[in-house]
Amino acid sequence: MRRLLYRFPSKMLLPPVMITLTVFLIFTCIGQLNSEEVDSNGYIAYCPCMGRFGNQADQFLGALRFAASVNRTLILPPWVEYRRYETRSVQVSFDTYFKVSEVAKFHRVITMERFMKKLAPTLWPPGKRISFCHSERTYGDKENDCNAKDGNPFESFWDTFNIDFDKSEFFSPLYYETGNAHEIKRWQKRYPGDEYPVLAFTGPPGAFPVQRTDVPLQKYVRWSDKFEKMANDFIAKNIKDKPFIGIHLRNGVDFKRACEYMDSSNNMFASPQCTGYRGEKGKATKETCYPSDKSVVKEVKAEVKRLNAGTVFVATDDRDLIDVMQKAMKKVKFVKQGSPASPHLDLAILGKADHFIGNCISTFTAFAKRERDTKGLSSSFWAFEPKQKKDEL
Ligand SMILES: Nc1nc2c(ncn2[C@@H]2O[C@H](COP(=O)(O)OP(=O)(O)O)[C@@H](O)[C@H]2O)c(=O)[nH]1
Ligand SMILES: [Mg+2]
Repeated sequence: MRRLLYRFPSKMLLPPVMITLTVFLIFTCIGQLNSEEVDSNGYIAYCPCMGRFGNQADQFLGALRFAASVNRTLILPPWVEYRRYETRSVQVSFDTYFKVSEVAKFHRVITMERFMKKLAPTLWPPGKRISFCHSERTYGDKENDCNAKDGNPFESFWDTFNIDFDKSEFFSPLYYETGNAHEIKRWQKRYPGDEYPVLAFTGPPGAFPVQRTDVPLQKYVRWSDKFEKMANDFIAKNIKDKPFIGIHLRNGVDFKRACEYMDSSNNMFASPQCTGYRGEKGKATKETCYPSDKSVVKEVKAEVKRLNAGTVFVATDDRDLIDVMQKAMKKVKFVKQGSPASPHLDLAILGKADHFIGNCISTFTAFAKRERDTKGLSSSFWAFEPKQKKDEL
């Protein structure tokens, strides 16, 4: 058999000049990959210090809008997670779950890891680190201070990057009113980029719940390749009978308690996602917040019938209700992740279902609902009857 053996003829050997040039080019490219251009308009950093993932995601959209409005690069903070039996929060890089390149399609961003490694040593070195808060945070022991590192997750968040603050700055009476051009001008005038390269906020510079105008920014939040693949693999392996419905049961004890307050106020947490921001789409009730097992079964049954669904994917923080649902729908397959279920994988799968039923009050549901909206997929909420629009009557 003929062996394939390639050899460069000697006359094709690269002359020394070309070799030098190639080496030079390689080094220049590597150098450029490693260097980071400085944004002279400055940066925004913040601790996603309020609530768990759903809350953080709501406020992320507001922070992204705020950074774009004041024309500063947003430093993408890691997600703050709480693990059972651990007293300090755990920080998970932004890009573990989401693609930085997609967020960058809307506005200039940099991950906090990269910023701290590449830019902080010269642009924001120790000794020049100011924490920004609206007014004095009385939680800690220093007076007239943001006390940015007092309590959990405040301390562990900044500690992740060995950040200590040298000074506090109260930005009152300014506020994160991105819809107000005058207010934005005031931010820029009071804190110019050359004097204040980094505005490091003790909490998110974004509203909770997410403002109506910021909801569409969800389209820049796209799952990382890893989570996209995990969701597709899960579906390929476990959800063979389609179409499939995804449901979110937020029935843990914390929600049960929170829902007790629904009587007095019909507006709670993420409720504008079903009621509308002015209550124009309908009313949320205690039952919307904590639906009975009976109404869950009834609604799943109705949607299964309507879509002729073969599978129901269940995401829950507590009771999955699979036993009762299975009894009522013998031919349908009910699936869920093994324990412990990754919240992010649950969300990535819910984002792909043919229909989704979620909890209107939950910001965890809200994440899936917003993502589905960007893809034109349908969603509904437990025990919530949307008001018919006038023009539909
Ligand atoms: N795996 C998983 N975790 C959930 C689910 N629902 C809630 N959780 C957990 O409970 C947390 C609820 O807090 P948050 O995300 O702020 O949403 P909210 O409290 O429902 O508005 C989530 O971040 C998850 O850690 C679920 O369906 N699946
Ligand atoms: Mg919560």
